[in-house]
Amino acid sequence: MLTLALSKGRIFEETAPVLAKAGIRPLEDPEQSRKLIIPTSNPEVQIIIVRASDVPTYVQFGAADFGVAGQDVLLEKGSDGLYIPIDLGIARCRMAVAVKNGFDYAAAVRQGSRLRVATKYVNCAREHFANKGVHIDTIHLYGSMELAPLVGLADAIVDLVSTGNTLRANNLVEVESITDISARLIVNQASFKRKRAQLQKILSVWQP
Ligand code: PRT
Ligand code: MG
Repeated sequence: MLTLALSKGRIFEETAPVLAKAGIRPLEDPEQSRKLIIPTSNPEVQIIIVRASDVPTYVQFGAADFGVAGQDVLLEKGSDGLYIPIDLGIARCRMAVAVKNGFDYAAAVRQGSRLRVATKYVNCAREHFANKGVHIDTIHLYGSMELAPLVGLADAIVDLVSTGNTLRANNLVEVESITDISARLIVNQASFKRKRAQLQKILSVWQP
């Protein structure tokens, strides 16, 4: 049996067509079902539904043999013990710095003032600003980062942007792009050795 860890929402939706290429069809829709273990049309493959940021944990510990995780999650949490053979090129976005429209970001950086940065990506934010020589205080949030500059919780946010609609709707502007993001296939290193043939069959159709 192979266990694949996926998160609901865009990762599941964008992985499903890729899985179909390997002849694997989930037998239930995680948006409809409350089940966390979903069998597939291949009796040798089951899908477990976990939080996006928990996918690497399940794969690292071998509770899942493989999974699909955003590069943002891997950059933030590290990828120790994971084998990352494929960039699936799905769930694309970028990690960026955004501020409230009218906030003079360039001046704040130039003056060396300490920026308050709200983000779910505390490690990525620290590294980005350290490389620029900018001092920041990070405020760790779990969601709705866009709100923070609007209510005076932070000067800037580090968040994911795809269409830019969320920033626009909240009167924020992107001032720096940090890195392009897409989803990666991640494989447990022990599984890759022990279940190589089974995994290769699936991975080979996923090679871009
Ligand atoms: O929701 P939960 O807390 O469980 O986890 P999650 O929010 O990390 O999961 P999910 O399903 O929302 O995202 C899973 C993965 O999709 C992320 O880890 C990214 O790798 C990838 N991805 C791609 C995105 C986006 N695009 C994206 N636009 N993840 C989030 N967003 C959010 C962004 O945070 C912002 O709030 O969408 C909003 C911006 O979108 P635009 O189109 O308005 O710019
Ligand atoms: Mg989300």
